Amino acid sequence: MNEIPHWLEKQNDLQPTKVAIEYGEHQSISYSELREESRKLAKGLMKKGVKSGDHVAILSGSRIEFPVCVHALSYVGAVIVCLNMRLSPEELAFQLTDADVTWFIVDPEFVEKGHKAMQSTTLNEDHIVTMDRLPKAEDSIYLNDHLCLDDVFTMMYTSGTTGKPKAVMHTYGNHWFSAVASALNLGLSASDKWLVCLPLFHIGGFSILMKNVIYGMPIRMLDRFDAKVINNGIRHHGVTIVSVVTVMLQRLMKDLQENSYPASFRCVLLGGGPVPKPLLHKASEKSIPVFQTYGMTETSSQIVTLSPSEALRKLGSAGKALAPATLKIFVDGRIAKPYETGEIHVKGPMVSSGYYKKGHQEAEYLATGDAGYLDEEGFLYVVDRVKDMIISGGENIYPAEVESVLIGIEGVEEVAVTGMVDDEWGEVPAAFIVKKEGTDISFEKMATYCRDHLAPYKIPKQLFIISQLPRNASNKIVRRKLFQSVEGEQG
Ligand code: S0N
Ligand code: AMP
Ligand code: MG
Ligand code: MG
Repeated sequence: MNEIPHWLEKQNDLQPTKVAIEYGEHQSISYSELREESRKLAKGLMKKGVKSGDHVAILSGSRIEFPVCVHALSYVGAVIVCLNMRLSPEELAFQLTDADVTWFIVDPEFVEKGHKAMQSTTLNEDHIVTMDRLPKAEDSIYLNDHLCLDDVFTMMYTSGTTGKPKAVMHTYGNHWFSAVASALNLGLSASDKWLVCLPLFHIGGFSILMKNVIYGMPIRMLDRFDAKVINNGIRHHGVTIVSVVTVMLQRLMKDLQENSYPASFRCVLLGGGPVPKPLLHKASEKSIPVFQTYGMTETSSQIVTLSPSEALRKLGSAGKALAPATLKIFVDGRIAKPYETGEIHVKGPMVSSGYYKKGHQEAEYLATGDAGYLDEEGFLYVVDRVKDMIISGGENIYPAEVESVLIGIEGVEEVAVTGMVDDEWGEVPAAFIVKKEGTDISFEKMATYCRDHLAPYKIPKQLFIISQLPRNASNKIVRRKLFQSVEGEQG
């Protein structure tokens, strides 16, 4: 069996008194305390009936109980299903059911939403645990002291082109290799401290919890995104690395104004979506050490990252594949030439072996659905997406998912959704509706209907009523021609 010692047991052995997590105003928890809390919770959960292999959902913001639950569940051997706190009860219910969740851990802030979601599942009151009343026990109960690298540890939802989200499964090995590969690229020093302002329910934020216990590197956790608080942490609290999406970097730079970051602050890891080149230039003028990275839920976070030494020379590039990974660009089934754009394919031990209940990923390389090219030195430039996905502020939106809701509005004959450029969020969804004769559909009517079914960031920000949708020869809607057809109709 492919096992390693439990990573928190290891840190407790190596550096028990070292601070593991800083959180709240001035609070912190050491590795031995994190271990104690996690083990007590693991035992409390087991006494309640949670078993190895059970699927346990977590619906939570970034509070200290989140990592404690994560490690507790690894001691039990349960699988964590990470839920996005911005989803609607209906969207959450789908994931709870699809993932065969039998236990549900909920942040007190989302108790009402959690209960609403639970109503349309087979879960009941006995299966819900709120984070302000976590069961703790000190009985002598066996807990995992090793982790099997092939066991599934987490599941995170990402959407398919057909509209319904699918759960990406990550093994302990995926997380382990992701963390090690990142350290081989960015380096690791004894004075490193990684600031966590990405949500923990997506892989970008979650992966920092893994680095925390795999490296024995302290992290500073913030409960919400506040540019002022983050800049203060970077400037005055010894933070050396932070992971962000584009809108976050824009907000940080706006708040920073004429101030600067200390020389010890060595990395802004920027990923999760397209990066405007002017932002990179502005950051470089202000000597902000931005490293663009490319990765996704399926690759357990980073898989291609620009190395510190190339950050300036290759501005705009996402870099090269990390040490244990390989990257190829395919066009019509052959490998693309330099500067020829094609679909990005990746391979490596951090790549998920598949989606829950959707069969094993058989292909040697994962087809990412993203388009890019390599320059003559093999540096990756991500240019577009092959898949129909919209990325708004680092959150994915699938047109098909929004369309399947909009079609339920009374008076809608046909509907299509596509992305629209937005200064703040990068891209936001826009809806194109063909009405049934004699009906009236306003933006307000659409938005009100959507609020009951969709996460707020998925609600279209503009509505265009058109007489027909653009279609191709095989009668499929051509989403990238939607704006053109509005112009056509307006004359
Ligand atoms: C940017 C964030 C923080 C914005 O949220 P904020 O400011 O907290 O908003 P709220 O106060 O909750 O709401 C205010 C209004 O804003 C709307 N809103 C919120 N978010 C969005 C959004 N994304 N798009 C559009 N609108 C949004 C609210 O609805 C509300 O509206 P009103 O007032 O009308 O009610 C937040 O969006 C955020 O946290 N975004 C990042 C999410 C994320 O983690 N994305 C990355 C996912 N991908 C990965 O993890 C893979 C890549 C990866 O691993 C990675 C990524 C980055 C860096 C490194 C890595 C790595 O590889 O390690
Ligand atoms: P997710 O699906 O939430 O895991 O987010 C991953 C997606 O974000 C990728 O499939 C890309 O479409 C996009 N993405 C990630 N990194 C970059 C990057 N450096 N440049 C452009 N798009 C990116
Ligand atoms: Mg995805
Ligand atoms: Mg969001």
